[in-house]
Amino acid sequence: MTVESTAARKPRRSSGTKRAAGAESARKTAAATAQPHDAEPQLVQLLTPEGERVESADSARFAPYVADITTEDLRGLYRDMVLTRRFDGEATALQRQGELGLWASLLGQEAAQIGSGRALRDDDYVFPTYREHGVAWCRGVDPTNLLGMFRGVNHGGWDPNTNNFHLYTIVIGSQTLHATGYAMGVAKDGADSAVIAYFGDGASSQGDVAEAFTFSAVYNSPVVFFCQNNQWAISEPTERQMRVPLYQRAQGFGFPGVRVDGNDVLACLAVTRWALERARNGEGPTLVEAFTYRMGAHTTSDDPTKYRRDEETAAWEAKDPILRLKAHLLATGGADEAFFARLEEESETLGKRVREVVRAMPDPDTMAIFENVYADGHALVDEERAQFAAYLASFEGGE
Ligand SMILES: Cc1ncc(C[n+]2csc(CCOP(=O)(O)OP(=O)(O)O)c2C)c(N)n1
Repeated sequence: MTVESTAARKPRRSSGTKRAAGAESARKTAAATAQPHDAEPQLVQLLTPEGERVESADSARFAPYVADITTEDLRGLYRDMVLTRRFDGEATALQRQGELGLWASLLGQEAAQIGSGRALRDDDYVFPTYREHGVAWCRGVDPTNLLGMFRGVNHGGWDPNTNNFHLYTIVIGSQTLHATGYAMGVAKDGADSAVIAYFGDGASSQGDVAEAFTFSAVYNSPVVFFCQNNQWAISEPTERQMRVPLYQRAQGFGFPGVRVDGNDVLACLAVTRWALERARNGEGPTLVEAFTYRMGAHTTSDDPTKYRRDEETAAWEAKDPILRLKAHLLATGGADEAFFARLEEESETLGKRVREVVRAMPDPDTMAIFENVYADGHALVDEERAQFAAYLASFEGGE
């Protein structure tokens, strides 16, 4: 299916009423052709919201990528999602209690992140945004390390090269360029690892993302562009950002795009494995659009009730990624009540640890602001450091 507006096909001359009429007609065409959020023609799904295994025509070619998944693996994916949701919820609570300055919750996006995160190899490299707490978990970054920046006690919180997980990036879309450059380097090194860049539907409107798509296509770079289309860019809905389904954009750049049910952990795992394999085989970039929903606020500074309807959120609640895997595990005898009870206990322990560690985080050394500005030092930074030290010293002995 192509949702192609008349406005997109016919170049229009600028000026006056013609332009205004054109904009209006384009708006009407877009409104008329806009697809309902959950009724797209291509959607790779392996697990329905009711927890049933399915293989539609769109999904069948990806199923072999999870053919090796055991019941134990499924329990592992479930555990990952539950623990991620737990520490994410704890972080939201800590912000409400004044322990963090801000938090960007991943609520609702656990399957997209755990499915894609568990598809990665240790030597692959990840470029996240600021919401990839589930991917960080898969990379082995301790959850408490994610909270330092949000508490304002450090500028990052982990060494990117320890887990091949780059620092959180808040300049929207810029990390897709970093990932592309890194992937170009991987290809030059002749390595068979891959790179994955996470970004949102809103980021896809950024020029940086278009540039990343262009460069990676032309250089055939081993990169997977993993877009979590959570339907909202703060208060901006997707229909204000695009007129064709997001995954179809890849075609114009010369590489494949796939839309996957972002609330289906199994489908996300399968599609990401497929895309990573393409990258490793020298087949170049892939765009994966994980169709999901941001169940919470954009960040703790946002109030989504001002711009979106409760019915919409309720409809997505029924597609919850964790509940559908639980339903599947229960229906197939893959897990019993004792498993869920043990996991509940583990969640509590994690929540407690996160609270304790965050509250005990020491305030940073004031002079630390001058560290890590340049790899090898810089005369200007040295001068500023000295000036600031003298300024602080001027208070010594004062009241
Ligand atoms: C270059 C840039 N422009 C604007 C912002 C402000 N901003 C922060 S988050 C955001 C929306 C991002 O939406 P999306 O890419 O869909 O990701 P989501 O937050 O939904 O995960 C904007 C505009 C920014 N951080 N960087």
